[in-house]
Amino acid sequence: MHIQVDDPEVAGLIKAEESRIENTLNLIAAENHCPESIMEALGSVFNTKTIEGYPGRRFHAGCVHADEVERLANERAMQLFNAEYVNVQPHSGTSANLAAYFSVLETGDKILSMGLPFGGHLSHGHSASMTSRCFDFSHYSVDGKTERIDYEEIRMLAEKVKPRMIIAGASSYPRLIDYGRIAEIARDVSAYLLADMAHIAGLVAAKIIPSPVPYCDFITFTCYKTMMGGRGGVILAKKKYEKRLNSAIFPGCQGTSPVNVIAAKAVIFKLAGEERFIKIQKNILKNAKELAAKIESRGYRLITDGTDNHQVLVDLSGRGVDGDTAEKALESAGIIMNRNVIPSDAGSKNMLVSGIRIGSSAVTARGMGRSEMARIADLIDTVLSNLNNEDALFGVRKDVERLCDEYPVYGEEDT
Ligand code: DSN
Repeated sequence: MHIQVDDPEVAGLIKAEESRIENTLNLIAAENHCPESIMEALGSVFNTKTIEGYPGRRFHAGCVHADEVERLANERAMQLFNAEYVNVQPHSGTSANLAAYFSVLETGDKILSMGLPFGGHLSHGHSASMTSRCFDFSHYSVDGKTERIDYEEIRMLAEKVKPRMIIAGASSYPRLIDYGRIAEIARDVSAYLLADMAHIAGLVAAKIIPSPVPYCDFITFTCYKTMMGGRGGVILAKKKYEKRLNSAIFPGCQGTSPVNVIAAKAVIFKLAGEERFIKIQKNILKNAKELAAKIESRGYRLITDGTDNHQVLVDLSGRGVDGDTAEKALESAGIIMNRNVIPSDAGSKNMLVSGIRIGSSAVTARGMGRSEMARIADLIDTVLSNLNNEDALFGVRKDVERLCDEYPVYGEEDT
């Protein structure tokens, strides 16, 4: 590999990262192992090309193949999600959201979205995000008992606030969203409806959970979570927003968009129509349910008591351990997941959060199934019950390595 000659230091880090990925259990709900064809597209000569504008209407010469690959990505995405419009140029989910906001809203306009502690995303108007300085956000929460979306609360807030846009969608919410119900509310208050399906796009593409596409003006997502592709964002929308969205992305929010990343998007939109992808997505759902059941059976409280998607959110507040400590202890044993704010953390001044978020996508992509989920639940429980027991943590580390050896990420077959 040329990089070993040009930059042995970075080459060494890439090797080390390959080894980390192979030898740890990736339970980060916002990650996945992508097929090697995605890596090839990302590392391809399309990286050279500078594009501005859209296929057939570019500001630089030499775009013949770039045009073709962007058109291919567009056609495939529209077919996969049954959408009237697509833009594959957003650098990320946050870029996609920003462009969608700016396509129809003015600075200072009101947006109603899910608050961060209840599952919402930073780009849905969190105070630390620029989005909160551009628009006037109000937030809905979840029902105090069920921890599920309270649609009556959304209606009440929508009627009170009169937002110009409502956002349905979350980055840490383990249940399905009734887009039809939120669409009704949006219609009643004359608000645009945006669904952020970044986490669940792969499950939607496989048509195993409901799609927001028929109900929403705008749908944004990223390609690297359940979708199993490379980095980057996408916007789907009704055709009537085409002109406004195109100019909101370029030149509104972005300059040139990386054609190698657009090529990777084209590849995953093809693979997502194939049986193999659909089977993996079905297994992601089954594995999340199994993980949830097994973790719960070991005495842990789950947010909403379970899951309908790829995420399991665990409330550690009754276990005498915070999410930060749990994340670090689990990492030391080779189990990678993230601490997560949960509804009971709302309003707390404590910097330590009370939850952990567990995702089933990446372990499913490497071929693990039901019995491995039970083993993983056991390993998590052993770590969380033995935080200061070096021998127990070392034992888990060894078990994790054995499990990883049985299911290589990049074995003979790619994932
Ligand atoms: N949205 C962030 C998450 O869910 O972790 C990153 O993709």
